[in-house]
Amino acid sequence: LIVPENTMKWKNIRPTKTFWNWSDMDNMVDFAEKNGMVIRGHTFVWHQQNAPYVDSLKTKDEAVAMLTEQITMVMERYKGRVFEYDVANEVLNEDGTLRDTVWLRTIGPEYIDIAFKAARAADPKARLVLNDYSNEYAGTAKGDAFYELCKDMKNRGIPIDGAGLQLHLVAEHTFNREGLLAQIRRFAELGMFVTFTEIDVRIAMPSSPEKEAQQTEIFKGLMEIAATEPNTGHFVVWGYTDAKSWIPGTFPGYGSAHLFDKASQPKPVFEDLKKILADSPKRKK
Ligand code: 9MR
Repeated sequence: LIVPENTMKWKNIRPTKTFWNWSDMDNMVDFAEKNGMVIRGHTFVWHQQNAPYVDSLKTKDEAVAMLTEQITMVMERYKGRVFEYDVANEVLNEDGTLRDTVWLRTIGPEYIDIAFKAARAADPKARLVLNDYSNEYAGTAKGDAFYELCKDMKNRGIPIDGAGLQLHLVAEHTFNREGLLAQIRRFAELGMFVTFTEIDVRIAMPSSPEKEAQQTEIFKGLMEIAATEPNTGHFVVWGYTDAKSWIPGTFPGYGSAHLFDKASQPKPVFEDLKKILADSPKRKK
């Protein structure tokens, strides 16, 4: 499975209102198909990496038209070839309120419904996901608000299929397995699946054997859950190697967040994950 890290984001795929840069995404989809991989699309609604003409949208009508056109153009082009999309990304603040973005300011809270409806219409078979970070644990302000938002959409018949848990975790923070399981299971009750969309486990540098052990336990805990919970199964990492990582630039002082080291060699945890996968009850079916 591959995800376009930046290629499908607004400013890259449509840098000006009238110029669509299809070639990069077309190449990626071709590459995936040639290599027996599937593609997750990422992302339409976001507050970052938009084109300037998006950030300066003013009226509700033009914002709805722009968002609908974006979703329709991309999803119709890759119909049947991209199996799942992060239709909207990071719409919540830490306290669970809606983030102040161009979409909220111009359209109002219903921009989320509008995006998901446009996505369903454009490619009825694609799985539609709401994606966020720090939303993985039941019993936290953001985790609960994220669940309530999805539940409310479901109850109102808005076409949402899955919850995206980015899982940008920190090795030194306690891994709340029970909170994560509770979150996943209540999505199952809503008839929704959960995708682990952007896993990494960063370490405060310098690293130590103790910190590495904590990181290993978190990666393993996530894989055990992905390998067993019926409504999960996709374990997507946000970059695989410390040699090319978004972490140090965004979280100064942190690093070593990925499964492969700076020499792009697998860390010991990689073998642990392969064992968990090999033993997965889902795999033996
Ligand atoms: O990995 C992406 C990095 O190359 C970009 O510079 C950055 C811009 O904000 O976005 C990164 O990916 C983000 C993803 O799209 C959404 N969740 C958080 C990711 C890390 O910032």
